Amino acid sequence: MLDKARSVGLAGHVGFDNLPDQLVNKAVQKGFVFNLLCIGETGIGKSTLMDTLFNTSFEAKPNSHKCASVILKPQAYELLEGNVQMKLTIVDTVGYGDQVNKDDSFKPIVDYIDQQFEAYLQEELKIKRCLQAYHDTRVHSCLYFICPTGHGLKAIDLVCMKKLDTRVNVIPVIAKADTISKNELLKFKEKIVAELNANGIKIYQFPTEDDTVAEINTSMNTHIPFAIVGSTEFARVGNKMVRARQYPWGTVQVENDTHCDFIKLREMLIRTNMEHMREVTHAKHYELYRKTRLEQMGFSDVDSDNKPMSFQQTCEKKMHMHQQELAQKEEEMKQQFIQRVKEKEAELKDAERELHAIFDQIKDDNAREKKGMEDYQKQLEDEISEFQRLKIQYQTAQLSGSHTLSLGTLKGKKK
Ligand SMILES: Nc1nc2c(ncn2[C@@H]2O[C@H](COP(=O)(O)OP(=O)(O)O)[C@@H](O)[C@H]2O)c(=O)[nH]1
Ligand SMILES: *[C@@H]1O[C@H](CO)[C@@H](O)[C@H](O)[C@H]1NC(C)=O
Ligand SMILES: *[C@@H]1O[C@H](CO)[C@@H](O)[C@H](O)[C@H]1NC(C)=O
Ligand SMILES: *[C@@H]1O[C@H](CO)[C@@H](O)[C@H](O)[C@H]1NC(C)=O
Ligand SMILES: [Mg+2]
Repeated sequence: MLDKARSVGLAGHVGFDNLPDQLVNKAVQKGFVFNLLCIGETGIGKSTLMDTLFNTSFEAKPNSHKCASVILKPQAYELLEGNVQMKLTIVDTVGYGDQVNKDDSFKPIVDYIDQQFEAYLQEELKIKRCLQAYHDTRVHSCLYFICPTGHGLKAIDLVCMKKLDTRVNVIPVIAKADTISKNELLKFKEKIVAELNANGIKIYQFPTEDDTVAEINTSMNTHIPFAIVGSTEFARVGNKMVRARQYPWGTVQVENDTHCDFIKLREMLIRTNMEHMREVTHAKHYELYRKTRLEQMGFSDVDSDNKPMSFQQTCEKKMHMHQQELAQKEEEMKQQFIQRVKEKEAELKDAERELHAIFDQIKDDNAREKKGMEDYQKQLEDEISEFQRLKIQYQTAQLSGSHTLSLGTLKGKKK
């Protein structure tokens, strides 16, 4: 057993206070990966919001809204800010909500997320794994775009978010928030939160464990779902060009907290909690997927008596079970074979018996026929000898000159 660690003072500068710098340098060199999934019906402003968030133009052509089913379209980008490199993947849900039957619109999305987990798991399970060079495609965050109807969530929203809340960090946002009035927006937000709670949907919460930041993050959590406005246009405000949407009655400034929650969303999504979401994806959502999959494959940390079980033991147990199964199968097949042979044998015996019966029948028939023939032959012979006798009698009578014919014996015989 290891003794409890003792804390000792250092007399001079050793240098491991450099460790954080080493970590930062390494991380910066490697670059960062972030995968963002946007769910929302066609034309709700997904592409526009992405352009707004990253203040760039991703130059995607608008997708068709005539798809037979929902298609997930990932698109990778390399971004550079200062000396920090980011591999950003934006996954678009093409055709979401466009079908007449929206019952399983969530399925392709769930499948996509699981596929990315599966790919990572397979890499992890390899003997020669290279997770360092592996391009992680697991979805770190999911923006769910809610229609600004003012009437709460639709069934498709509830079903989809419920399916996703154990797989990914869901952040619901109210799209096109400039189309909804200030008072309505407050009620709308309350209604959405109430509906999410009533359906037990766990959306992503900004971390509040740290006391120093707990207050800010808690207050941010109360602003969910963020009401956002996106725009690809700029307008002059004062002496600056800012992203805005211009209407005949005024201008909506995207980056103004009194107009919408866009700044809050950007702050929480990109500037403070990106790393946290990456962590949660790996430590919570991926872990759950991994656990479920490994259990499905028959692995377990404990045996049926709740005793710890090593990987090797599990393998041996599995192999043993497999062998038993094989042996049982073999035995079954043997029994089946014997049964079949017996059946065939009985069938053959029956056939033989039948043949014998037919043979006996034919033999009997033959014997009877033969007897009949013999009788007939005998009768004929009798008749011939009778005829001979008569002939001789007749000849004798002729020779002796007598004309009398004695037919008495013949008559007597016929009786
Ligand atoms: N009023 C309003 N319109 C928006 C907003 N964001 C995008 N739009 C408009 O909605 C239309 C569809 O946007 P787009 O980003 O292509 O939607 P996507 O199909 O979800 O990618 C475009 O005409 C945008 O100008 C918004 O916040 N408010
Ligand atoms: C966004 O980009 C435009 C130029 O395309 C620039 O004028 C503007 O200042 C940028 N906004 C921010 C917040 O950096
Ligand atoms: C929220 O929480 C994260 C993680 O604990 C922290 O880095 C951040 O500073 C907090 N505050 C805000 C305003 O996001
Ligand atoms: C935000 O909008 C309000 C109201 O329209 C305006 O008074 C304020 O100057 C704007 N803030 C900035 C930074 O533009
Ligand atoms: Mg689009």
